[in-house]
Amino acid sequence: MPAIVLVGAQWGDEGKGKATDLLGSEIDYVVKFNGGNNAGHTVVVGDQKYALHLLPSGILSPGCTPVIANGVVIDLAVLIEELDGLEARGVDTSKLLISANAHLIPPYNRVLDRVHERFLGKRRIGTTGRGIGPTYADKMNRIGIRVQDLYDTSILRQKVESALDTKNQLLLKVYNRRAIEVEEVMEELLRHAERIRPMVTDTVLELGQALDAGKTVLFEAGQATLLDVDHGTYPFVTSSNATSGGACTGSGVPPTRIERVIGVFKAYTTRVGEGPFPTELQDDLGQRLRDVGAEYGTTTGRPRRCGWADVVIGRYAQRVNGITDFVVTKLDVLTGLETVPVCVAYDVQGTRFEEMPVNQSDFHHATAVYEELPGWSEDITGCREFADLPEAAQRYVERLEELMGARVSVIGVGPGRDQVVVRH
Ligand code: 2SA
Ligand code: GDP
Ligand code: MG
Repeated sequence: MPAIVLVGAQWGDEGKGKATDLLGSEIDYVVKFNGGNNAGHTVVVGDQKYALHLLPSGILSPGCTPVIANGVVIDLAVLIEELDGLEARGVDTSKLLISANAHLIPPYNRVLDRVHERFLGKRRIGTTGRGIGPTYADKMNRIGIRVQDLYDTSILRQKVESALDTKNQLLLKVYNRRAIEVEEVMEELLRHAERIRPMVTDTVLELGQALDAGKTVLFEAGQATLLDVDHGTYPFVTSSNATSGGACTGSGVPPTRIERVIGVFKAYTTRVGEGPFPTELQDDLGQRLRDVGAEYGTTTGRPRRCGWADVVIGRYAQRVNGITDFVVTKLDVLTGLETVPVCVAYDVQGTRFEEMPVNQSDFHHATAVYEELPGWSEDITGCREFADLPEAAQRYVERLEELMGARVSVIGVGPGRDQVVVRH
């Protein structure tokens, strides 16, 4: 199995970190191809809990080479902090490779992300405030700063000066903030340049050669399908391609190499930030899911919005990503409910939609049409075989499979590394 892509099938926080970690021992390279430190992946190993932001979760598997590819945006100070934190806990981070073409998040973009959100007021996106959007905008505008620029300070200075020409106008005139000095930006960008120099490489060549040699490469998406800038609930999205196609552009590995696309689908739905969410529960049941599922942001600690599973979204994710199999996570969180509703279609002002409406206004007005499935009360956290699960839990998984159009290969029954049911 040469190249595998792992994507989130909903609005993020499906448990991609754990799913990647599970595959760890079979994988030679694990590649982060989009996003930056807006991502938060929690992996629980024994009694140790790791929160990863910029590093791919595969860094926790010895023998696996972690790669930050060209499609990622890097906040260097955060990267160094994460590396030091892992090293202090005995994790070997020495194999990390960083693309010379990845973009850096300069300090002015963190400021702009936050002041712009405040400026938008009620129209805000609910970003993580990490400078992600402005940095991808700079990339498209061709005024971005790349990792390789750190090693040619005269070019770096020119680029920073030219970017600040417009950024400072914005800060001063639109947002009424102080201007940012060139020196301040240069100092921050160059502070860790030497530390990362040995890791900086041509990751396109490295991954291409690894695949030629028969190695297995796993691409780990940050965020998720409905947060994808092209295929998500625009404008309430992140600024990168979090779908499987992004793995190709974000790493330089072509589509012909990809043989498997794993979609991670939480047994219910969560979302952080603003934007439409047809199955959202704003009552005690929503709070129950948040409490039992510990649904608080890994990066910002924000409470996540919670609701029932939505297979219209699951089916859409299957189509957009070419999902070959699903990992259904957090089935244990649904234990104890009498019935479990699953959204199978939308009602938009009297019209039934079986598939995702292409028009965002329709999606904003969509109300969920539910099918009620029987619940189960037995504790499932110790189950390791599909047959061990209560019949109603098995039926729930099989119904998701039928409705979403791909098989469920793994089921999460708890946060621990070993708390999974693998179906053969
Ligand atoms: P941004 O900062 O520009 O990427 O924000 C744009 C939208 O994307 C959403 N977004 C996320 N949604 C879920 N999880 C994310 N990562 C963290 C986590 C979130 C946290 O894993 O828990 O800690 O708050 C993530 N990153 C970005 C964001 O909410 C906006 O809707
Ligand atoms: P990611 O961004 O997709 O990697 O997901 P996050 O790490 O942000 O959020 C998923 C959370 O669910 C983490 O705290 C995981 O430890 C936890 N988790 C993953 N799988 C399961 C599961 O099957 N059951 C339970 N109860 N928790 C899980
Ligand atoms: Mg997350």
